[in-house]
Amino acid sequence: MNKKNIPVSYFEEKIETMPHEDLNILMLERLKKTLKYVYQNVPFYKEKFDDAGVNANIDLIKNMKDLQNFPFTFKSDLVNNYPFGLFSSPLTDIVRIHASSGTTAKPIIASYTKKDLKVWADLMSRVFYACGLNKNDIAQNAYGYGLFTGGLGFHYGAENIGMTVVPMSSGFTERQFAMMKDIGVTALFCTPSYALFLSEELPKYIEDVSKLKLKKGIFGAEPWSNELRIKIENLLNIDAYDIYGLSELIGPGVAFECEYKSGLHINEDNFYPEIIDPKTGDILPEGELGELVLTNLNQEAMPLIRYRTRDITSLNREKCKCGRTFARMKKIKGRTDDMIIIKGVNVFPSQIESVIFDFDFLEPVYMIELYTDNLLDRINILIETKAEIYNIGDKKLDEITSMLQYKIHELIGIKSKVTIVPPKTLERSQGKSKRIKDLRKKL
Ligand code: DLL
Repeated sequence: MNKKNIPVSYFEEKIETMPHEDLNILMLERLKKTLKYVYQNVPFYKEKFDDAGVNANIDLIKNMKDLQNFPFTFKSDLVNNYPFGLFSSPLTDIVRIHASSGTTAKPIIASYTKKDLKVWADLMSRVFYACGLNKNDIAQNAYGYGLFTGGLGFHYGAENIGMTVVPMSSGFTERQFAMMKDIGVTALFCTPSYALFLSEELPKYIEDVSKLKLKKGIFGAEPWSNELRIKIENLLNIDAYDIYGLSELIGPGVAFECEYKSGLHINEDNFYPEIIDPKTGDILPEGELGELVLTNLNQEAMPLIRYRTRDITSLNREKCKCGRTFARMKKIKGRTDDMIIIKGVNVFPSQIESVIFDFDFLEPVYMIELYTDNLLDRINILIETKAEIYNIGDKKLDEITSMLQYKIHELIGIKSKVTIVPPKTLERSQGKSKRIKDLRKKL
């Protein structure tokens, strides 16, 4: 039992609560095995390790920190070796392929052997137990089914523990609410922006949220602030949990929150995390914010070594109150490629979100436009107010604009323009949301 009198439940207690010393031994054993495996099976890694002169070092590795002598793997390596160049297993052993569209012309391929699918389902089962879901729950899975890893990743993990799954995907709002109500759905799985969209639409379809049996939501696949969490929790009357993952490594299930919500537990027996300075590649001291680098420790089809995720976070290796010993990462602050640099200051959309979502008279949506004025880069933040405020008149809107400009300036350290737009005019997302529009003149 924890202090909230909730029985703590683990899917794989021995591993999830393993003393650090034993966990390190397990990780080290898996690391050496993986390094040898990719060296023998992937010409790309053979060449990379040979070039860096590190192959002979594999047997000499004494602790996980020695991994820092090995070269990084970048997203561009996956693109350049598309589609099968980084596979370690023969195609005949691959039983599933997913893909993420990403921002490049070629998609990123994720592949799985039978064993990988079993591991993935077990990792997702850990996630569900950690937030108090079990075989008695009915889950509405509104992540996209198909090439995206969200749909099937959640689906098989939930079935693995005997949960009842409603495989909805996103869209068809009326049907989403009909299923929730008629079937007595207790858990919702989707992106935070879709959860927000559903919470805004709810009053059109359900007379009162208490008519639903929803109690938990597991939201991820994009950065979201704690302010957004509170908003969704209040509107849907649920307890909301964050989950992190990426297709390249496996999909959802790399890291997850427990009931203490004090960072996301990284499934370290499967993914070894490092935090580096994205500019120099140097490892940063524990607790410092930097780019997350992950290494697969237990993957057959396509293990990646020191993969540069471009996600910004920090690590904490202290044991959590829930008893789990895995390292925890802070909620992702943003991606290095979503980071806006204005007048030399680094700004993440999640910082601006944390200001906006604090005010109930604002609609919880925004768009950040980057534009050029007198050869300088500037920010314009488009925000909606609730209809009743918008209709009061220009004087009130001017006051709100000045107040928001001040608050945002105070938080991020640079002046930005705020533009109030009519309610319900900004796009609502049903998948991953896009928060930045770049209108800058390219010189
Ligand atoms: O988004 C896998 C996933 C599905 C995770 C469902 C959670 C839930 P990709 O499409 O490959 O995979 O996108 C991976 O999404 O590098 C992060 O930038 C971002 N991301 C994923 N989860 C979170 C999160 C899936 N909880 C990329 N917070 C990652 C912030 C997240 N960003």
